[in-house]
Order: sequence, then C-alpha cells, then structure tokens
Amino acid sequence: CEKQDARVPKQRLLVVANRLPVSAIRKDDYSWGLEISVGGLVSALLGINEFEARWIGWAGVNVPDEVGQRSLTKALAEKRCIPVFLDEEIVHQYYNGYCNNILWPLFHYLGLPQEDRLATTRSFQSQFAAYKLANKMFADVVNEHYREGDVVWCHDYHLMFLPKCLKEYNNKMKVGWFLHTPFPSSEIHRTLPSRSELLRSVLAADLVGFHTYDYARHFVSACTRILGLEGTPDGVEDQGKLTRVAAFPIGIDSERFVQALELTQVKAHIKELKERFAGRKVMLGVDRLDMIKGIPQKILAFEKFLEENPIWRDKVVLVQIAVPTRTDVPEYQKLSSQVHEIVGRINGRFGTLTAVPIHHLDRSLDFHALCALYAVTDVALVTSLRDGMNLVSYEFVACQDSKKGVLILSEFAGAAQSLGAGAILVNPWNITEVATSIGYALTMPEDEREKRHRHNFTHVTTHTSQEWAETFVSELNDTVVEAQLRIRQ
Ligand code: ADQ
Repeated sequence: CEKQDARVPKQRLLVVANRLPVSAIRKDDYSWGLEISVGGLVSALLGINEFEARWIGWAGVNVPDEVGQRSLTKALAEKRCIPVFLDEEIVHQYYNGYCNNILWPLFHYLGLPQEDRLATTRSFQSQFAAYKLANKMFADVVNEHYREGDVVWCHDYHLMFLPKCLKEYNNKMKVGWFLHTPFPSSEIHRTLPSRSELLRSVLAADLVGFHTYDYARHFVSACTRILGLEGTPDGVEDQGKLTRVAAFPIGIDSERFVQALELTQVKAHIKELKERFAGRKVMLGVDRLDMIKGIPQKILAFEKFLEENPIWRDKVVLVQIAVPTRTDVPEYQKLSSQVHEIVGRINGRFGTLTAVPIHHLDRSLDFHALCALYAVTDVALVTSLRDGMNLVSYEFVACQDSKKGVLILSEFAGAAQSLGAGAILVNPWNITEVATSIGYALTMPEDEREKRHRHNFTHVTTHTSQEWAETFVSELNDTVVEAQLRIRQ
C-alpha cells in the first residue's frame, strides 16, 4: 500500500499569504539567513501531509537589486517558498496603509481612520491603488508557478483582490480565500469606500471561508445588501455562478504543545516558575500588543479586582506578555505608553518591596518558555475587543491537562463559539464583570474546573490545525467538481 501511495503524486497546494513563513535577513557576505516565523497559520499548514505545499508571499525585506532577488529566490526555494518582491513605497501604501490602517481596524469594529476628511480620501485612494497593485503582483507570481490541477489558497484581508486577478488569468484555477480576522456586520463594511469592489473580487473565488458562522453570515449579508446579490444556504449567487461561503474554525497543532510538556528543558522551566511564584496564584495574558487585544481593559479589571479584594493582593500575580507589533505606527506607540503607564501605576499602588502584582514583558517568548508558562497558569485572561479566533486560548487549554486552570474569554473572540461552554465568557468592556470573573475563577471548586477543562481540552485536541487545513482544501476540490457538474447539466 505504501508503495502504491508513493507512486501517486500528491496534489500541489499553493498557499498565498502576505508574509512567507520565513523572514529573510541579508548577512554581511550578502548571503541570506532565513528564520522560520512560527504563528497560527504557519503551524497549521506545516502539519499537513496530504498535499505538496508551496508558499508564495513577501519575505519581509526590501531587495531592490536583481542579483539579491535571484539569490533570495534560490535560498527560499529550499524551503519551498516563492517570494513576491515589493518595494518600500508599495509596502508603505499597501501594507502599512490600506491593510493595517484601514482594513484591520475596520474589520475589528474600530472604524475608518478619523483624520481630516479630505486628506483621508486622498490617502485612501492612493493606498487602495497600491493595494490593488500589490495584489496584482502576487497574482503574477502565482500565475507563473501555477500548474494545471493545483489548488490555490489565498489568505487574509491583505489579499482580497487576489481571487479576481487569478481568475482573470485562468478561470479554471481552483481558488479558495480564507479570512483570519472577523468579517464585520454589513453596516460596518458598507462604510468602506471600496466596499463593492472588494466584495466582488472575493466572490471570484470558488470557496470563501471564515472562522465562524457569524462572520460567514455577515459576508453574505454584505453581498446581498451592498451588491444586491442573492444569498443561498450555500453561499452567494451571481448570474448562475455560486460562490460557496462557509465556516472553517481554525485549531492548533495540540500534539506539539502536549509533547513539549514532556521535554526535560520545559519541565525544568516549569519547576523554576513554580518556585518563583510559590504561594501565589498565576494569571496570564499572552498577546501581540494590538488595540484589538484589550490589554488596557484587562489590566484595569485586574486593578479593580485587587482594589475590591485586599486579601488577594499578595496572593496573585498577573503575567502579561505583549509582543510589540507595527511599532512604526503612532497608534501602536500610544497603546504601548498607555499600557506601561497603567502597569506602573498599579504596581506602585499594590506592590511591596519584594513583589509586584503585574509582570509585564514587552517581548516574544520562545516556544518552550511559552509552554511552561501556560502550564503553571491558574487563570488565563483573554480579553480581546474583537478577535477572528484567538489561538492563545487554545494553546493554554492544550497545556493544562494536569492543572485544569480556568480560561476567562472575551465573548468577542471567535474562540468563544468553540470554548464558550468551558470558559467563563466576559464582555471585556465591562471592567466590573471581568473583575468579578477573576474572583470566581480564582476560587472555582475543583470539580467545576475539571468539568470545564475537559470540555475545552476535548475540543482543542480534536479540532486541530491539520484537520482545519485538510477540510478547507478538500471542500474546495469538491466545490469545483460540483460546479463543473452543474455546468454540464
Ligand atoms: P493573531 O492576532 O496574531 O492572529 P492569535 O490567534 O492570538 O492572534 O495567535 C497568535 C500566535 O502568536 C499564537 O500562536 C501565540 O502563541 C503567538 N504569540 C502571541 N503573543 C506571543 C508572545 N508574547 N510570545 C510568544 N508568542 C506569542 C490572527 C487573528 C486571530 C486568529 C489567527 C489565526 O487575529 O484572531 O486566531 O490569526 O487565524
């Protein structure tokens, strides 16, 4: 049987995302150093064996010279990665501008930028033009590497224009598009000046996927209300062409986390942390430092809890790990100062000579340190104001099988729909409710913790990232076959 499998070539999967799963750094001798950047999408797709996957994306570095481009292309080929070269101006207008300053906040219900109206309109137009141009450059690279029978999977809000560009090149290409953020209510989406053009471009795909049923429903509503198209139980129909729209909730590679806890170095780390926090309950937040993650709201709720529960002041510690991202954007700089200011105030107010209530780290942790921290945590606090899914909540659950800690989870994270029955759900804007939930979580009886954890652990270990990727791609294959059959009938 194995021999037979070896002879059947695997289907090729072209994964197209803004960033490649590796970052390139040019060394002094002009050779390239490649560093794997492990994130949700990367670990999800690295685990799939059913397809022969190749990545297409930006390597995160400006390479203006042709010699450099050739040598980077060669170095990346060994990692099955294909670069799209974007110059600095395009990156500024497309990535920093349209993607991160317009689509990201809008899709998380933070609205469009509020600067002077005219200036916004002007910059909006040039940023949208750069967005389309960048998407076209991605399409050129995909088209160059595409072979008949390949599946093309486009990812996220950076590439909403890509399905249309690809189908214009080759209408037979199997194209799927998946959004990692929420898709907002149609009333939010309709404020976007380029609302219709983006929807139509996405609809060129054969299959459109979201983390939750709600996001899928919002997308279909936007197509019916803004474009006047017909929504069906399967998706959106336009002049006889059906674009299938469905929910595909992402998961994590839970085995990787469970196995890491057995490693000697992780065990040693766990022991160290237990000694360090002996006599205190550990609460944990792990986030990118982004306004959508609700970090100030989380810390203010913790302050309120300490204020109202003096007996807990020397018995609990909040460890908040916040990796800085998009550090050149003024709003993110403002958020960083705001968080530092609140943490400083609370530590000054409730700290002692020997201990502070909040340990705030402005950096990323390596995988093993992160697993150890998840494992020693009593209560995890995920207070996103909006979040497509939130993988941190899944990772925490995967590392808690011996401790059975409690997850406090924002009802505005996609994960609330899968882990809601096991977690304590909160409205992160309601500081009083979050503070009360902290007290409840810290004193929860063991049998209730066990019951809640069991629900979440079963979900996290059975709905994995590999299963997510394989389901999406096989659904895409089926969708295309069904569409061909419909045409023949
Ligand atoms: P993100 O907003 O980046 O992703 P999230 O789902 O929480 O958010 O996952 C981020 C990953 O980065 C996790 O694997 C986590 O371990 C890691 N990480 C975060 N902070 C870290 C730190 N301080 N140190 C080390 N590692 C850290 C987007 C969407 C999400 C969606 C994912 C996947 O915004 O809603 O769940 O894509 O679709």
